Amino acid sequence: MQGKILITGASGQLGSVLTMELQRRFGVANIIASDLKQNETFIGCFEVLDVTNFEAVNTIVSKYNIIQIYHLVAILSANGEKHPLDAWELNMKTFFNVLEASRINKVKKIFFPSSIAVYGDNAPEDNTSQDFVLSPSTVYGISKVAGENWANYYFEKYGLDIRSLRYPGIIGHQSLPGGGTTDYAVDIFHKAVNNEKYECFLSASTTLPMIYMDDAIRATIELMEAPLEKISVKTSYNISGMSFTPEELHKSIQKIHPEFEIIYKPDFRQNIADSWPNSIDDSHARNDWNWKPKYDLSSMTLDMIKNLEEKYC
Ligand code: AKB
Repeated sequence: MQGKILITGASGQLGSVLTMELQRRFGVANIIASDLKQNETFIGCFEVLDVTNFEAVNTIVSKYNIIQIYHLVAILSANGEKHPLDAWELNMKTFFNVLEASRINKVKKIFFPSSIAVYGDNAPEDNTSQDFVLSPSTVYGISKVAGENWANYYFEKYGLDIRSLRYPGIIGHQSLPGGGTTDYAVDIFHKAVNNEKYECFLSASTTLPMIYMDDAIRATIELMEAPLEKISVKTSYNISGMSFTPEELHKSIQKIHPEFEIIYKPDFRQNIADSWPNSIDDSHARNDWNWKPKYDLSSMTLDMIKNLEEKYC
């Protein structure tokens, strides 16, 4: 490789798994993982990096001759609603620092994660179109809409190649989510394989778009590897995997663990979930760079339980 790849937020739910996949593809020495803290099990090159500090970001980008950045640092929807101004400050400042360090050091490609949280109450619930007007209900969603527009601005103004996906809730056995509204769909599996009851913070009938980790990682890398001329969406692509309610997920888990129990105690996250679509239309991603998910509710459930049982036993 001509230079190295930097991941910010590399100790997080997506970052930790994406880092391993990038190490596998491009070699451990070519991947610089960064975060405020290193995971205990991490193997490879790691930098403690506070992405709110521009000088620190700029130094790492220039020191390692970084040619690609996956910028995964963010405060998610639920935590963002507890501290709205901090969430805005962190989500925007870190992205600006990455954009500016990339412009100055001529980074070739940047990945910026957006979210289904860009949509709000006014959007159609089913198969919400890529271009429907964005009226987010959370600070997290507002920061993602702003980020998408800044990505487009840096592309138009400076020619920076920034690519982005609007992730649904991500479900994986490798890592734990933190501070999101879709986190229940991971937490529930840990309770099920440990024979514990799960108390769900969303109501039984709340449908949300979700994606399995393997599909999310594959989508991210396929988007980053697509030829530039195939990228018609310069803000962020909708991608979808599957949609289900907590009740449907419970039934799917009960096919393997029939005794598994759930109780419903919706909290403030219910309002956030109610403002998001049930499903989103990802035809632009399918047409432009051949996106297609592999996992549905039952194959995801089987794989999650198999892997978590191996981990806990
Ligand atoms: C969250 O729940 O905040 C995230 C997301 C859907 O972006 N998982």
